[in-house]
Amino acid sequence: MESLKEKTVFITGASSGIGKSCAYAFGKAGANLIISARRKNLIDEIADDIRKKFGVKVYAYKLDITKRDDVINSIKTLPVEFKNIDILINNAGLARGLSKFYEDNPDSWEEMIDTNVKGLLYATHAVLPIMLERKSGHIINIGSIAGREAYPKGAIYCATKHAVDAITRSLRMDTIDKNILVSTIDAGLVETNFSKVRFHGDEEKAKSIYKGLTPLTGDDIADAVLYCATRPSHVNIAEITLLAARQASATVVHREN
Ligand code: 8X3
Repeated sequence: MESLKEKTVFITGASSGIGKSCAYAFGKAGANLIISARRKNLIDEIADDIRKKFGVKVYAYKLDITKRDDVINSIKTLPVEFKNIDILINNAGLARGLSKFYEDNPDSWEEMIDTNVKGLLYATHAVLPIMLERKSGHIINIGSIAGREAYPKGAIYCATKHAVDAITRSLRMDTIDKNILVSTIDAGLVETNFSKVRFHGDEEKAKSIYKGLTPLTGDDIADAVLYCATRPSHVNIAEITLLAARQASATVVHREN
């Protein structure tokens, strides 16, 4: 296992869920962290706690990943001790709505495409020059089972995650001679705020998604991300797909009772 000590890891969308779990997992493993999210108070708390618990350096800042200029400027103006980003974890993303295409609200399309696709591209494009210059780096995208299969009422969310899959594959080819690895971690049912956000805060509807099974947790995904980031230098993890134990595919789920 490669050590993460003295490495700098940038995690987007780190205020909750998978991003927050990744921050703790990488902090515990000794990496210095850059964490960003729209909710500054939450990432400040997380940063303080990680510094105290693991004694690593953490730089937390407010960032809306959909604002291209903000993404670019924030990377250009990183404090000097955080400038050499070794690993980028493109985690910021969301689903909004679960409706038949013809009943769907186009506002939610914009939100998902802007965050899941364009936001990921902005962060990746802003960080890549640093990795190219240093001839070293690893980009880990948080994809989804929705990037491997389409399912009913999920046209746009599935499209954005298929885009993440395509971007991951192409970029891996583009950087193969630059000592920069590109991976995707594709999960199924993970219980975070994901479904609450998808259903505009409806707790009951959100809970029903995980009914009758034990879903994955953010920590399960962070564990896979950490595995991916710590392989010996001759190993290239292209993708990892994780499903809940009673989940066979995006749509085939065995629920008890
Ligand atoms: C989340 C997995 O199946 O809800 O990316 O789309 S799913």
